Amino acid sequence: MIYELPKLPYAYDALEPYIDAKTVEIHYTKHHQSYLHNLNNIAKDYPEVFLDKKITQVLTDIDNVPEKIRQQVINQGGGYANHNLYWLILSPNGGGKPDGKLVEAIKQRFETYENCKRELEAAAVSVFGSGYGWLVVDKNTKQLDIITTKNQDSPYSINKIPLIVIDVWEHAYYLNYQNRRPEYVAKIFNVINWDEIEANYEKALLY
Ligand code: MN3
Repeated sequence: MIYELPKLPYAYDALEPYIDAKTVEIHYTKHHQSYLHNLNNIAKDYPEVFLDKKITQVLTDIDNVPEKIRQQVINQGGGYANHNLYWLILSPNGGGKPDGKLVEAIKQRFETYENCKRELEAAAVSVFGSGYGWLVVDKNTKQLDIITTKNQDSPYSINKIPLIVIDVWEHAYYLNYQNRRPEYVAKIFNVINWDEIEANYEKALLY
């Protein structure tokens, strides 16, 4: 097994009432786990592609992945990597506002944190079907940006380093919010882990 399921850094019910325990449990033990399982199944036959490489590196170099498995790696590797980040940028001690260098970057790009939040929410809500809303850093310009991706496509594959991911696949919210995606997207900010996101930002600047 090349890749492993990162330990969930809190209990299933820790994000209540914003994300309910059953949703976290199924999302982590079934959805995330199955992307990992499928990825490892692909990876075992292609050690030259995967061995000693982080999945984010494989996704960054996606054009070098053999065409025969490329779409599967985008789907399963993306699913694995996107969820690895999702759990880390949430925390029962989250919420509030960003701090430090990240605030300066947000002000430069969006003028205010409120604008940034509003744009990120709108982007996540606007995804048609399954996908994600993201706050990213462009690898070359180091500029912040808000983007959406479809299915399990990864920002790493388009030269962006993700800071915040909002999973808007229905499995992320349907048990508690049913069709009310905008409500889920608004509430998730109560458990956003700004310490982790700031750390992601500082790392992204060093890429
Ligand atoms: Mn998901």
